[in-house]
Amino acid sequence: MKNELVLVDTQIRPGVALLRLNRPKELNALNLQLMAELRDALAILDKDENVRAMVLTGNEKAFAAGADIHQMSGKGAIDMLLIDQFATWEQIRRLKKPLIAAVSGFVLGGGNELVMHCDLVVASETARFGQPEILLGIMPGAGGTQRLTRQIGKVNAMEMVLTGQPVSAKQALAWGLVNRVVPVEVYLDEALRLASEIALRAPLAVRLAKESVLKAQDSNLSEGLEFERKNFYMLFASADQKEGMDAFVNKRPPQFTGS
Ligand code: DAK
Repeated sequence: MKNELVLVDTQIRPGVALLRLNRPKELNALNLQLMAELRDALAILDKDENVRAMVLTGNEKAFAAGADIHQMSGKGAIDMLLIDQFATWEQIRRLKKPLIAAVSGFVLGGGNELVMHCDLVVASETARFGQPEILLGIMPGAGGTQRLTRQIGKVNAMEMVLTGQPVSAKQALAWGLVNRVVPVEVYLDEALRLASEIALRAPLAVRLAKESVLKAQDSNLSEGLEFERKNFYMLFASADQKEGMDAFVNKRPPQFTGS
């Protein structure tokens, strides 16, 4: 793929694709071109049957320091409405395959919101998470008041959103913003290891399980349980359900095919 601001590697591990945000001089600020490349690359990988899990990373200094302030500074409300960036973010939200964030350094504003679009998050000890929009005279616009509050609770979200001050990786772990914190030397390896582990699982089960967990974020319990039940029944129509259970009964490792 001929991307410039997002580099894609599909050979890194079997079944795993790595996407790297590539605007290092601008601390991976998320401009429109980068977001479009990211959306398009993810859409292709989501349909690629050789890819079973995806890892999204930046570099040691910055995962992403937020949306591009230079690009936004002259814009009016109608410009923002016509650009309709939400459509791009919504497509990322709707990915079917698991997306794992591997983050280090600055994870700010839209960078933190992008992380919340991912399914699992591995952070380096040096990562700093923040929603600094308030310091620019605006507020978060891609989930930084809604997803963040559901994820870390009202008072913690208020602190991040109203002060604009970043929190450490350790704090982010305690608040449930990330899955694990590891030394900076190994954060990407750890994310790739997790992706490889998930890539061995039955793809249809992974897909429906992801969809079901996400449903819990925006439905009430009875709606969510009903949704879960239908997905659960559906998996009994898959060859991989027969394979997984037969492998258990016959004490052998399963060979899942995604059918
Ligand atoms: N945008 C553009 N450029 C940025 C940037 C950003 N967010 N962050 C850093 N840079 C650029 C700097 O301008 C500088 O470029 P040069 O001046 O060298 O050309 C270069 O990256 C290095 O930055 P610094 O010199 O500032 O580096 P320091 O180590 O001194 O400071 C910093 C690092 C991260 C503390 C600082 O750069 C900083 O405060 N950056 C801004 C962080 C921020 O406020 N982020 C929130 C942006 S608002 C939406 C979706 C999402 C969003 C909005 C809408 N829709 C779906 C509609 C999200 C909004 C935001 O994220």
